[in-house]
Amino acid sequence: MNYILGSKISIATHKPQTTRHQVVGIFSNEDTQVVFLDTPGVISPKYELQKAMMKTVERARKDADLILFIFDPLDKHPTDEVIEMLKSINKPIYLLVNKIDIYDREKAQAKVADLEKKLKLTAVHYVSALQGNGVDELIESIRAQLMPGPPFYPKEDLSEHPVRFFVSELIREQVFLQFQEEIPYSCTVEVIAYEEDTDIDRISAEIIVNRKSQKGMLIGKGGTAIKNLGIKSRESIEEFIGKKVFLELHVKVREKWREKENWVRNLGY
Ligand SMILES: Nc1nc2c(ncn2[C@@H]2O[C@H](COP(=O)(O)OP(=O)(O)OP(=O)(O)O)[C@@H](O)[C@H]2O)c(=O)[nH]1
Ligand SMILES: [Mg+2]
Repeated sequence: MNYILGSKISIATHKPQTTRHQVVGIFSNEDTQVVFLDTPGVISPKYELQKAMMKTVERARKDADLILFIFDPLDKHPTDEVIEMLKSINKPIYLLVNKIDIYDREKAQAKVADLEKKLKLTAVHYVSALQGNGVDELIESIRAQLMPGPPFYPKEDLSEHPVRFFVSELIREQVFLQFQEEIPYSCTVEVIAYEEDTDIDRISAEIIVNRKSQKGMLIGKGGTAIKNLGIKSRESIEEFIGKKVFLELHVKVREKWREKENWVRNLGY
């Protein structure tokens, strides 16, 4: 989706469960509009936050006209849950064999044949989300599947979320990149103030942790960890909005927020 739109609409890291929301990406050209819904990956939820993530998957799968199942041939075989979920969807399913820039297409073929046995696939595309191999053909093929109709969004729109959403996601991306073990999975980010000035945006955000002990880890010795997090987050926000940013980060403890339904909901999930 990011490659197609030429913009970092949805954050991506090497760690699983980076995506927690339904992230909307809109592709438009002269005669086509495709609305992409990026979702979390399918997992067995163990706590409220993960349950909310799976509700997002449920919603997207109902709203979509077409399912793009992104398969990483370097990863483990898709779980039974993923296969069962896909089997229960009565819509065209595309298998996108990703990372073809670093994985041999021939080598992927046995894995693809196995998935073809298990699933009724409308199409198989070999792509690279990073370098764009196969992406033009994919758009063409999606276009041929969709029902004609008026566009849902103005042509220049790339997404529909407010800037605050992208800002909190970009900070969360840095938490995923810079912290280890349970920290990324215990944090969420809330933008609490956003003031636009002529040449700078002043943003204040809270990083909410799940346990008291995590606060110290986020701040680090002498505040070095949070300082570094602030610098990297500011840089990526500046790149996204194309403007200078002043960013202030605070860490707040919300004991077991990710296990509590009302907190999970209040925090935007
Ligand atoms: N080499 C290569 N790396 C890729 C490609 N597509 C994604 N990646 C990398 O794979 C990792 C995972 O990408 P994500 O977009 O976060 O994957 P996801 O399936 O959305 O994962 P979650 O949001 O965590 O469920 C990131 O480090 C990406 O940079 C690709 O085509 N080629
Ligand atoms: Mg993702």
